[in-house]
Amino acid sequence: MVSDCIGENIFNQIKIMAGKRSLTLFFSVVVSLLLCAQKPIEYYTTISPDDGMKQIIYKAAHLVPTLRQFKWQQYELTAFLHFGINTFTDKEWGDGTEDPKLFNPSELNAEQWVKTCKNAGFKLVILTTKHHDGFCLWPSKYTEHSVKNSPWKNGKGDVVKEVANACKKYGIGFGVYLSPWDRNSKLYGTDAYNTYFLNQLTELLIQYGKVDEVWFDGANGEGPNGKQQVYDFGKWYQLIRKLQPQAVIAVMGPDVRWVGTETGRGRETEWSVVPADAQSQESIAKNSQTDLVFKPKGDMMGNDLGSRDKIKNAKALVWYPAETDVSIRPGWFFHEKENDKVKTPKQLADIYFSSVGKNGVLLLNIPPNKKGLIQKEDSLHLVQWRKIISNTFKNNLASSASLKISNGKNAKALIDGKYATYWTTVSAKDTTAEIEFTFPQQKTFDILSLQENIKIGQRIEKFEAEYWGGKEWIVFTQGTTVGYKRLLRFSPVTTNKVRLKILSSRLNPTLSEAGFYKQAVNE
Ligand code: FUL
Repeated sequence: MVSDCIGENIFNQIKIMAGKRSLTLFFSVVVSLLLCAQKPIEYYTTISPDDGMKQIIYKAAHLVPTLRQFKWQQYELTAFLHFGINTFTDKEWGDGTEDPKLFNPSELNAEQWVKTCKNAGFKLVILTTKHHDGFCLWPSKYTEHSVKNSPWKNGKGDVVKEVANACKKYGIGFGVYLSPWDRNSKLYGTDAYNTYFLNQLTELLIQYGKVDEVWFDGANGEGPNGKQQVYDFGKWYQLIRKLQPQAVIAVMGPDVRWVGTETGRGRETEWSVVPADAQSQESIAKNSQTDLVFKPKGDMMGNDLGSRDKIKNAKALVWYPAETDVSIRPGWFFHEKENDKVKTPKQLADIYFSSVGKNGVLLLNIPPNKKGLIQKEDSLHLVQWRKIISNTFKNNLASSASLKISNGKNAKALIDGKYATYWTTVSAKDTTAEIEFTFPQQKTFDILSLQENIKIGQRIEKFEAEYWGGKEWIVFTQGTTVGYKRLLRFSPVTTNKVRLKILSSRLNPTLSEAGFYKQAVNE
């Protein structure tokens, strides 16, 4: 928990003290220690039984993402590519007895997959290198159930390599999904399976260059011998940290949390700081992946994992942000019969607001077809969706506003379009504030976008926005958490003055950006 700042300062001060032995310098050591201690220093903290609510909140407000988590959060959009033997058997879950000869894409073009994703705004793609059927999209040394025994490229092909190379060529991130559940391997259900899995993971991590995300699910059914496997997640994580330290490990992993639905919907209140026991593998496995489409019971609006009430009895807190996964089609794999069920650009836009706009990273699945191409319906909807999003957010109507703040410094940072600069109140005690935007003329908008500077922490707990209606201020939207990005939609408002009120924050609030936008319509 010792930051570089503390270490460096003490070292310098002690060097000077040794020379001058001055009392003043001794005090400056203490002061710099205190100053550094105010700075956010970790993504994990323990809560001692003596910590009161005040300390717990203080600790929560100081947690920040690791560098790999921060980079990942900034992607906002990531794509899943479900492709494998199921694409050819027209199934969602294969049982591992498929004939590898069925795998024969006639026009496989990984560059088309990656270009389609990149043009739609995705910053990383994750390939299903092995799904529950155990069929490997690369010629693994450790199994015969793979592309090497297929007619595709006479058994000399490697889909993982083609996708990894395309990602490099087009400059986007590359991720691998390796299903722990393997219905083909005879070793499944024995200790030897964990070594088998580790060997396959090693192949993926050393043969294809940089890997930015490793994705594990919790599916844990029976293998061919009827046994269930106890997964050795700890060893797998160690290997990833050793071979690809920049990669985030999701969602059965320590860096990225499954949001809890497979519908593309995040929570109204979405804290990236949650009790550390939310990371327990059993609890994720129990709640997730049991059905193809899992929806949490009860009211999504009331659902939260990290409010004061949730963290008050925690033993530890951790920065553990949400990834919101959903498929562009009803299934995860391609099925011809679903060509008319591809989510429309409007549905995809709604998903954008309920995932990226709710402090999550969207993981949208776009499954290539039997030919080995992204189907035209899917590409078309992605292009139209991208247009809606780009047109909507191309012009922040607040960028020409003059700003009046009740309290704080650096208000201009709110509308400078730079995430790294931010506004904050003057002292840690100032947990509320008002920011008034005056536009040079009347503006009409129906979206509010807010971004906290998560490099300082996630702090805002409640806010609302009002517009000047000529005689009085009228509330037009309100919310709880902000986090990396919060998007709110409402009926169009026309005004020349808006007031944003931070009503409650765990510590001095920060805002990197605030924006008002008008939704573009589908052309
Ligand atoms: C789940 C799997 O069972 C589904 O087939 C799909 O891959 C989804 C993303 O994860 O665990």
